[in-house]
This record gives sequence, structure tokens and C-alpha cells, in this order.
Amino acid sequence: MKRVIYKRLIKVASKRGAAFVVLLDPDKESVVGLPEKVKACEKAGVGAFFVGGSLVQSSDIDDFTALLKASTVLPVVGFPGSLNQISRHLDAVLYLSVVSGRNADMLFGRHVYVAPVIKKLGIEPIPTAYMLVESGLLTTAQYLNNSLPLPRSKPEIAAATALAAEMMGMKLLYLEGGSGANEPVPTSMIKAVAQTCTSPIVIGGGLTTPVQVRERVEAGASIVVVGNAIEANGDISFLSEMAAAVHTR
Ligand code: 1GP
Repeated sequence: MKRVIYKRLIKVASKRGAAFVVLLDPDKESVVGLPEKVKACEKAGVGAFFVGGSLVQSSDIDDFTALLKASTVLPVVGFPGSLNQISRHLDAVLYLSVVSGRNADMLFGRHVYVAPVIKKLGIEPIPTAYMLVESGLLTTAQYLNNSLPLPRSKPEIAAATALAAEMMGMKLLYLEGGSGANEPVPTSMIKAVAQTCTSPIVIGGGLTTPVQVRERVEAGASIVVVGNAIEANGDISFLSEMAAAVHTR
């Protein structure tokens, strides 16, 4: 299995201290102005784009991804909340297994339907242990996954879960607060996973300030994903501040 995009992400993370990823949800983003926004992200030092969402209702995800791909030199990686979010324009896709929960279909079920499609389209799958973390209010991701999140005050459960996923060969350990989370993933949990595992840790959900971002990189995150805050404020100065917080070197 080729790991071109995965290696590229890891290379950026090791060179800059961590990689800054912007999540674009086709339901929330307008295609008008997308190329300009993408250029601003590139200028600010964003390392890649994730495309997707828990509940994407837009029927033109393929057109959206094509426009994004045509507008950027950065990797475009699918972050699918559902089977209909696989586009032939993706460079790679997070092949997500929701290991925090015990919903069999999300652990290993839908994967069976989509594997032949991913292969046929020639998209690089990145096996990803996806861990939903309790974050205050119930998030869309938690509700739609029909699975309990990891309790936020139990870093040891997160560490054991991540270790089990790593032992099964997953390449990224994604701790997810959920889009628009009240409280982002706690730093104590990131530290526990970082001390237990060697695979890169991805953090996302509810990150709105450079301080929150830097704390999570210092705790051990290799990839930081921000969606809502960039949708709300995609200007170059905010993007640059967030990028500077992600990049420790
Ligand atoms: C990516 O779900 C997050 O992991 C995105 O969350 O929209 O709150 O940044 P935000």
C-alpha cells in the first residue's frame, strides 16, 4: 500500500513541530471565494486540507472537491462522515474506525462497502483510529456514530484505546472533540496517549484560539485540525496566528 500523502503529512509535522490542517465542510463553505480562501491558507502555512463532515447534505461534494483540488497544491484528504463523501478528486482518505465506541458498523462495517470504491478510484487510504472524546454538549459526530465517547477525565482509557488501535496497525490516532465542541480534547489525555503510543496524534474539535492550539501541540499532537474557527474567520492574519501556534519550529 502506497503511503505518499501520509508520509508527506508526517514530514511536515516533523519539520514544523506539527502540521496545520484546515477542515472544509462542503455544507458550510461557499464555492464562491473558495480559491481565494485556499490561497490564504497556503500563504499562512497550512499543510493540508481535510474535506467532509459528520452530516454533509450537499449533493455536490464531488464538484466541491474538484474545485478545491484545482485551487491548491496542498494534499486534499477526505474526512468522511458517511459513505457518500468519497470523491474521485481526493488524494487520500482517512479510513476511519471509530474505536472509542462499540458500534460494530463504525468499527468495521461500512469499510467493507467503501474499500473497493477507494481502490478503484486510486485514493490512498490512511487507516485512522478515530476516538470521540466527551466535550460538554453531545456533538453531531457522537450522536450520528451512535457510540459513547471516551470520558474526558479518563486519559488512561484513551491511552489504552489508542495503544490497541496502534497494535492493530492504524497509522493515525485521532482524538476528536467534535465539530464546534464546547471544550476541546484535554491536554492530559493527549499527553497520556503520547506517552503510551508512537503513532502521530491528530487533534480536532472546538479549537478556536492560538493558545488552545499551542497547548495541544506541546502535549503531543502532531496534526491539528481546525474547521469552524476558520469558517468564521478565514482572514490571513487569523490563519497566520493559528499556523504560528501549530508550528513550533
Ligand atoms: C475536526 O471536527 C473537527 O476534527 C473540526 O472541529 O469545526 O470545531 O474546528 P471544529
